[in-house]
Amino acid sequence: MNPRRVAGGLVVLLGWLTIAGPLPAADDAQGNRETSEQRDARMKWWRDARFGLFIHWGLYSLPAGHWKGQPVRGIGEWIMNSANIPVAEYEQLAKEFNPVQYDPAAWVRIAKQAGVKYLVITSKHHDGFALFDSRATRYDVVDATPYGKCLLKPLADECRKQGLKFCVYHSIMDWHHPAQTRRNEKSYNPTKIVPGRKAEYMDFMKQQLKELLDNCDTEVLWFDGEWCDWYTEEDARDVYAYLRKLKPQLIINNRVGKGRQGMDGINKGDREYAGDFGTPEQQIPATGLAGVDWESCMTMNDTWGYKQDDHNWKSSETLIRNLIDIASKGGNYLLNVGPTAEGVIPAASVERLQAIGKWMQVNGEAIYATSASPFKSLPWGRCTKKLTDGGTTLYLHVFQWPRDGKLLVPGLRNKIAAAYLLADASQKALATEAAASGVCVQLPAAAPDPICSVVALKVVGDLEIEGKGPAQ
Ligand code: FHN
Repeated sequence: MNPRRVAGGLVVLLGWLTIAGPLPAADDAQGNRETSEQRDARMKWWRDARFGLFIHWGLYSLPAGHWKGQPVRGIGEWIMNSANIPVAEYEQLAKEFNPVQYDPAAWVRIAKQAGVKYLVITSKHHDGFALFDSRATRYDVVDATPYGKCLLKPLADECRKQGLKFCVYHSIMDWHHPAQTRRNEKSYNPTKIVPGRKAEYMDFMKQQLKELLDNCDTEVLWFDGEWCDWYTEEDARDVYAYLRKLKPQLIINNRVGKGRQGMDGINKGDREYAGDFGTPEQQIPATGLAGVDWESCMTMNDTWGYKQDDHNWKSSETLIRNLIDIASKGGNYLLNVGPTAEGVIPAASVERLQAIGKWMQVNGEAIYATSASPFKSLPWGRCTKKLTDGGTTLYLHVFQWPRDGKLLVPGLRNKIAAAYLLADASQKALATEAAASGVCVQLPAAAPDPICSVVALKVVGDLEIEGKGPAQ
């Protein structure tokens, strides 16, 4: 037995008792356990990125929340289940799917201008339809639609051309594949496996996953639909190890495994589960989660897949403050768009992405490659932190501008090397004063940005904070 594995096994045992989040990866191709340094190197671009764009696109974008002339309740990409559409009927949508307005270069430009660093697009959602050219099935965009071309490869190429990371979402649950059957006459979810056909489906899924690695060189595999009871943690560890052997630098979310505690997305702490990061959904953890990588995925309105009647858009202020709140807790923000069947990102989504981009142009350094706030909470906003060779910079994200201009950083004991507004290109020094309860920064009368203005506070030496609670 490889001694490393024995040691690794001991670490795993101890790990089971202490860590609640996703744990380091399984062994590499040579059977060696990934070291924490190797994991940090693998996760670095993802941790530094902080901001990704989720794209839910597929046949469900055609009905767009309506079926047989009637609006259907629920999220758009679930319409096959919500309207209880028979497989043979739903398949007919493929004959109409022809996204002639699809412009991958424009999509990547919109994302890049928003400050997004990676895209995660649905390669196959629960409905089983593949947006890429798969040799494992003819139920894909190349063989079954008038469009007849792969949708993912051009997007992957554009991402690399424009400097973004290309990643894919892939559903384990498959309402179309014959090896999985519907739950009952009213619902596909969660599917049951046809006795004796599980190996067939797992081989099918691995074939499609390998195609996504080989043809699109995806950097993250974002699994979903893992909640079926026929799919086990043992299956998850097999899939995880299979993928990491194919692409050692691949990053895989925790929905490859069975550890996720529902929508809060963080793994149970009872044992080690496969996956590299937690996946809170439509929510932001109350505090940072020390030692845990996580990414909150959220919609801009109420649906992931396009719905023609969903106009319940969050404001740009809410989206920008979500990004800041998540970064201040050490997480990533995966913000969703649902393109139309024609291949157009809805104008309301583009408008919000442009507003985020405008804010990021001025303040992006306070988000990218930052780590969680050292403060438990701040009455006026949030804080992110950046450790560089030159020392520590605290970025004070001010939501509520103090009427008297005095911004108190509670408990901070360091001397201040510099203080200035990121919105001030001249970096004009702001006066600071050591007060009994912390450091007070004198701000100008008016906030440069109504949504959030950022003060860069460079501190001397290692951080010293009195009464320091857990990271925010
Ligand atoms: O069922 C899916 C849903 O359609 C959507 O893809 C979200 C996004 O993460 N995930 C599942 C619901 O938890």
